[in-house]
Amino acid sequence: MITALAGGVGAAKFLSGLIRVVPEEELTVIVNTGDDIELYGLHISPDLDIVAYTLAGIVDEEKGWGIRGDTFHCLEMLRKYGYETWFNLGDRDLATHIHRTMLLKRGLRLSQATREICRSLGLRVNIIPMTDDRFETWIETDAGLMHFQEYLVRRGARDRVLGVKYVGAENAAPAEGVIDAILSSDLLIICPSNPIVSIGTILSVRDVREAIRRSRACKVAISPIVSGAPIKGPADKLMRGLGLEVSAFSVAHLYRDFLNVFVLDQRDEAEKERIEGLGIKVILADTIMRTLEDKVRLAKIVLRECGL
Ligand code: FO1
Repeated sequence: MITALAGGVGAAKFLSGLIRVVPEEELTVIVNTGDDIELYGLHISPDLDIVAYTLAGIVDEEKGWGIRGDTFHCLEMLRKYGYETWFNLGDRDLATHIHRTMLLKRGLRLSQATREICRSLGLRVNIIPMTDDRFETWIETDAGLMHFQEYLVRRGARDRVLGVKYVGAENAAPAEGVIDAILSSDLLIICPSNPIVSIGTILSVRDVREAIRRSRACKVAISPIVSGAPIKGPADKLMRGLGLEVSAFSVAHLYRDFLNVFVLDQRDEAEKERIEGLGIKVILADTIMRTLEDKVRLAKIVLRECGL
């Protein structure tokens, strides 16, 4: 059994390589829901959708989110009606949010609704939200406190970050299957995702970090930082805002209490010794994933390192 902790685009790319080399049924993906937001009365789960769409082969690969070839007629009409339309929800994508919201209204938990959506998309991989409870990431900035999507999408990550709040974290329980997957896996992969708002959120859910520490799995993280900058997204701004050094070392340091292996990009070889100083084994690799071959190659490196 393999379990992966995942955010959005970077994680989904890596996982699309991994499912080429391991049977989908053997993989559980625990996904961040701190980015979830309610818009037009609909429950939007961006990271769950990015992972599901990518693994189902329907994602818009250029953007990394949304559905390939989607249209935006519904949003245009909503704009006519006077609604704000800063979050680009395509027509087909909206069907997912309508379906999810209807399932939730019928009384299903987010994890059950996710299972339904994945089944309909033909996925055999087990995708689980980190929690079924309300959990939102809010960013404290020089322009005020705002939801993560408002910070990232509406305002283009232009505000200075002063802090990050995990709203609901104190009461959020892991979704069914999360702890079991962690404890029964031979390999635990921390995908190349934002260490603060993607992996940090998952680790903040009650009992998750402790279960990872206790798990006898081989625990591997792939660096989301290459040459001092994230491949995508605002990790640098968030890390800097929290007073952290923006480096691969800094990410490894955040995981130092449980990590066995860190896959460091070969461009950052100079950081190898410092990370090894944390008691973590370092593997150098090209972590930039442009083609399917790149993704498969990286997945094989992780598997080989843990004897799988
Ligand atoms: N990201 C953007 O930068 N702009 C958007 O308008 C946008 C819309 C969107 C719609 C559905 C969805 O599932 C994801 C979407 N994303 C958009 C991506 C998302 O905001 C972030 O990439 C993730 O939350 C971070 O992992």
